[in-house]
Amino acid sequence: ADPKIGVLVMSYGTPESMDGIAEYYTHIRRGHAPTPEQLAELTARYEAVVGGVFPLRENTNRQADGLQAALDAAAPGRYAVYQGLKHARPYIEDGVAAMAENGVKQAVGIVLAPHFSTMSVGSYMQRAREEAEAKGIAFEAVESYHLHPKLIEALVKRVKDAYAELEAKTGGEGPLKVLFSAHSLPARIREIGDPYEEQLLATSASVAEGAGTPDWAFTWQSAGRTREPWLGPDILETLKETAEAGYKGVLSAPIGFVSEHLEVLYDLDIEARAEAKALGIRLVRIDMLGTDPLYMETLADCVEQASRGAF
Ligand code: FEC
Repeated sequence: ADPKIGVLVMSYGTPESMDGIAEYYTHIRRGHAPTPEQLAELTARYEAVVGGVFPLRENTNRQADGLQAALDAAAPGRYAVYQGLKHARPYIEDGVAAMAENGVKQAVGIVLAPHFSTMSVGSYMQRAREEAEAKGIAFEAVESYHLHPKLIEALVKRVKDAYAELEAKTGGEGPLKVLFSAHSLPARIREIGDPYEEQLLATSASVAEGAGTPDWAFTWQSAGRTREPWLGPDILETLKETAEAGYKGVLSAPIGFVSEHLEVLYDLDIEARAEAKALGIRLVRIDMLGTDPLYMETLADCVEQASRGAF
């Protein structure tokens, strides 16, 4: 048996190719196939950004490698990283099975998303835990790390740099606002005391304070196309209100995401940018965390703390 502690790094997942979009979308919809219109609409969004490559896959691979390197530096030989994706192969269950095949007996799970919601990180962890129990692996979850000092430091630097770029572009023409954002969820999460919203506001406040940008707001993005109400306001509405209030530029800071993928490259870089242009205001987006060493150290530190507490 491998005496190492398994680290299951989980991320949303993305299709492997254009042909895989239908299967992926069906998985997201819990086994219900999308209508031809829904599929065509999603395919068009991928076509607009990916050019045959689905960036989230490569980004997740690099982050998993970066975490292995950070763990090796902190505790040589103690951890082995495995990948598990929510909606694509290798699925979360495949990652746990790979650990079991290697004889792993203890594992820590961590998601490449800093904020906890029962509907996001909670559901990743439930699947991982069930599979680990079935395979006789002791499992410990890192639930969130939205205020880890190194994560905040990395985000502060990004906001400062991009804010300076926005100032240069607008040439002191008028007031600027920082718009922090994250993936919307069905509004019913509020009724179950979900910490998602509170954690997102805490990250936003802490980053704004560190960056010295007191004029900020939090807004939602990428709401699903279902009949039930989703958390709002959406960034497109917020942009309109911000322009109407006389702002000349906004800094988009999607703190709920950690790499470039469809929800950043399409929803912000194409859709929100076009809206800002139509409204006559500038929009600059912060760089995503990717494999920033501070982010890799955040993840490694959380894994270390969870495993030292549990095993
Ligand atoms: O680049 C890519 O290929 C994937 C980008 C991607 C990320 C992502 C992250 C989150 N989602 C979250 C919640 C929901 C809920 C639904 C939902 C639906 C979609 C669809 C696509 C999609 N999501 Fe996603 N999400 C990404 C992509 N997401 C595509 C399907 C079409 C659409 O509605 O736009 C609604 C499911 C349903 O119908 O019941 C809910 C949350 C995150 C951030 C946390 C995380 O990364 O896990 C929350 C990246």
